[in-house]
Amino acid sequence: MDIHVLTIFPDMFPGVIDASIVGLARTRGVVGVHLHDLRDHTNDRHRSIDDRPFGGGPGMVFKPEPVFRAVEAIERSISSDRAVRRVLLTPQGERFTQPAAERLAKADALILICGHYEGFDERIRTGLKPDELSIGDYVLSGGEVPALVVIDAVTRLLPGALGDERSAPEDSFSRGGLDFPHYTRPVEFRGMRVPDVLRTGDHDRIEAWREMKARERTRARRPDLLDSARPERDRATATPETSQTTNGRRKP
Ligand code: 9D3
Repeated sequence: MDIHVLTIFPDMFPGVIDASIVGLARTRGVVGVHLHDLRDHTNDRHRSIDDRPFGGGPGMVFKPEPVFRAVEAIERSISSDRAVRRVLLTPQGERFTQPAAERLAKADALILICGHYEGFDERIRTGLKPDELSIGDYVLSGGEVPALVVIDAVTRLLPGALGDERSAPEDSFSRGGLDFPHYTRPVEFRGMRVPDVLRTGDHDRIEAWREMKARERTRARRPDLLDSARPERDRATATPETSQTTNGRRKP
């Protein structure tokens, strides 16, 4: 897969994309991450990417021309037989969940368009018809960190990205619940002991214990993930929680 990122802050990406699974996947040729500076697609002397909003008001709006020119240039560089998805990172987008990552991972190429603390001219939406994604309900200063989240979540799903091909499907959000508790040596640390069951070597008992602990933890912290009546594709999409739980974290 090739992931193209359109941004006014390309310097925010190295470091994250060089490290860990994404870094290794790039080294192995599983994914290519290509950074495009939006300012390189401007025409004016000042390399303007934004302008004042029609109708007045504070803030600035991302101009359509540089974004269209950049997306068209990127798409000319991609062979026409490849499945390309345009993705706009915006607080108004659909929530980016594990099923959304799985859908994006099927594409041959992604174009991630990052905005900033200002809006996009609406014609970027209506003209380019991108998927619109938000990573959650908190205010960030731009779409760059969300783009890194998408790059990370999608890359680790690509064949060959993980050393161990077993790992991705067994992850908590793919299984539909939270992880069980993990322990390593020492057996006792500051008075806290590793549960005896984990040292019995009885793999059936260990598996049963882990399932119980995972379910307990999911029930306490994320009961929304336990509703097995919901379709698989919706399972990572939380609905507001109303029921009281055992640990008192949630209000009724
Ligand atoms: C003026 C404040 N906001 C009005 C409700 C608009 C606004 C625009 C752009 C707020 C933040 C941003 C910058 N954020 C993103 O571009 C962004 C984002 C986010 O802030 N939270 C979660 N996901 C995303 S994806 C892109």
